[in-house]
Amino acid sequence: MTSHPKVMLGDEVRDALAAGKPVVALESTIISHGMPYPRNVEMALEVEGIVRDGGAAPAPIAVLDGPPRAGLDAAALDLLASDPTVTKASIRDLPYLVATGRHGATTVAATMRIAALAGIRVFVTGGLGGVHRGAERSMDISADLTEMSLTDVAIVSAGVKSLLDIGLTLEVLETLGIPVVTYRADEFPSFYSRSSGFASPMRLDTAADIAAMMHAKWDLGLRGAVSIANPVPASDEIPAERIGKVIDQAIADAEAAGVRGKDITPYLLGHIVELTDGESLETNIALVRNNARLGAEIAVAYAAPAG
Ligand code: PSU
Ligand code: MN
Repeated sequence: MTSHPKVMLGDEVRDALAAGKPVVALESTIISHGMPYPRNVEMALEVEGIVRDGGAAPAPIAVLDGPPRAGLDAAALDLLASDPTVTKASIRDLPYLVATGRHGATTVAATMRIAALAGIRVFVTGGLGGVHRGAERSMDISADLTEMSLTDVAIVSAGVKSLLDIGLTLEVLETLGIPVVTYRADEFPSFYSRSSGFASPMRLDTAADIAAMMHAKWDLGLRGAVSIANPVPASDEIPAERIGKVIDQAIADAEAAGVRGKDITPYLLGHIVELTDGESLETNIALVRNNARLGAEIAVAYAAPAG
């Protein structure tokens, strides 16, 4: 597959794509607006290593000085992790950032699109955006969902946080025709916890089966993502009841502080870290590691000749 000429590829990513080797795209909002410095950059480098150990080339994605990029060097990662001029970049922000030569840390939606433009089919993140609680009044529904209906990428996440309305998010994913598969579990996970109270629409137990489902979807000409939910390891989870109370508190504090729109998710993530004295950060890092391992395995299986 050829890469779009406007996407700047790092050397490792370019070589892997040219050779038809597995590549895994990595999101950057989680670095810039999901975790504090310097844990964020340490996590980003560690995740790249996990992907390499799994036999794939890591492709962290962001907008830097204008062009969308797939593959970032250590200096670029450090800038993303620490520079306050790096804004959160979803799909609607891309034209502005590219035209004005700015920096953006890409959300799931923007990362997916840039990955697809580069010719990358597998993408690893922490949590998906979705339908916010109270969306019937706020209309706050992440562009992650609409983008998943448009762009042919498999996304490995730890599910959807209960700061969103998980039930409504699953409904919208169904409406948009996006298969939601949980890896080795029957229940859809809620990021910090293995449980959510919602059954997973589908379950698969091997990377090979997931790769086969990606081929099946796109071979039929069905456009859009395959969403793979990978529950946080039991040893790292925060029980749903305990984190639920923290999330309720964080949402109440956000309302009291008047936080709205694109600032809501980063505010809540940062506040949950504070309210849990950093415990949620450790869980977040553990689930990203776990997702990177599975993402590499899926990319390797997807790149393998059909057996
Ligand atoms: N949920 C998480 N962690 C995150 C995000 C969501 O558990 O880091 C980030 C992702 O980048 C996601 C974005 O794509 O927030 C969604 O933001 P919004 O709701 O503004 O579209
Ligand atoms: Mn929003």
